[in-house]
Amino acid sequence: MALKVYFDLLSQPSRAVLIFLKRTGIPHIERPVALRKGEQNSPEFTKLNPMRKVPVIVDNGFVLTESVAILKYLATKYDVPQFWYPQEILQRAKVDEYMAWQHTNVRFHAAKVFILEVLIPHMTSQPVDENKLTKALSELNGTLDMLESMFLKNQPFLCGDEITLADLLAICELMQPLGADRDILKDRPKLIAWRSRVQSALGKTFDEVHSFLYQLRNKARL
Ligand SMILES: N[C@@H](CCC(=O)N[C@@H](CS)C(=O)NCC(=O)O)C(=O)O
Repeated sequence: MALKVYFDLLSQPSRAVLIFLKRTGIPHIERPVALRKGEQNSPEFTKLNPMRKVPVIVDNGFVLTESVAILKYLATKYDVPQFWYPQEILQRAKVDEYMAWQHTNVRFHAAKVFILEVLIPHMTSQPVDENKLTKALSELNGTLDMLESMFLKNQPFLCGDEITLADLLAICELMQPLGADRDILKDRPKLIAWRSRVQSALGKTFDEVHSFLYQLRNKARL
């Protein structure tokens, strides 16, 4: 039975998993879960993931949550190009290092900007809290400095010469503030060049999976 993936296109880790499945050609059945409609709280979904979060995969009855665990599982189980999650121990350790770091850094800070600028105003019909946003942007800036100096350095991709799971997770998180038409990389030429390389490596799948976010951005421009 083909692997099932539960996702929402507005969820950054969901997009990373979906792009990986599509880009590597792993056969899968898509099961969208509309978070804005609360579908993550349905009894069927809660049975799969009591944490009520996407993404989730079900592979031949095996249920797995957490994007990092899912991506590592897929890259290890399926016959996909080695560069995604290198077997060489030092290279793999660097990818693991990024994936451990990102939860409380890139993901946390970029998501906060999106929450303040898009989600909260949408849910409460209140204007953006500018003080909180300024603080969140400054914290995100510190994280982007780290991303450049600790990971990217002068390499083409975050962990070396080729794209890995780290780049995939990172780009999906860094795209999120675009929902308010905010390009958080706009003053950072090195990260802009990196983003272009990652987008080219991901091909048209990248734009397909980000289509909903682009719709939000276009609305924000009106
Ligand atoms: N650590 C988890 C995070 C998953 C997560 O936070 N998912 C969010 C969307 S990005 C979600 O499903 N939220 C629904 C909710 O909290 O009700 C992962 O990497 O998969």
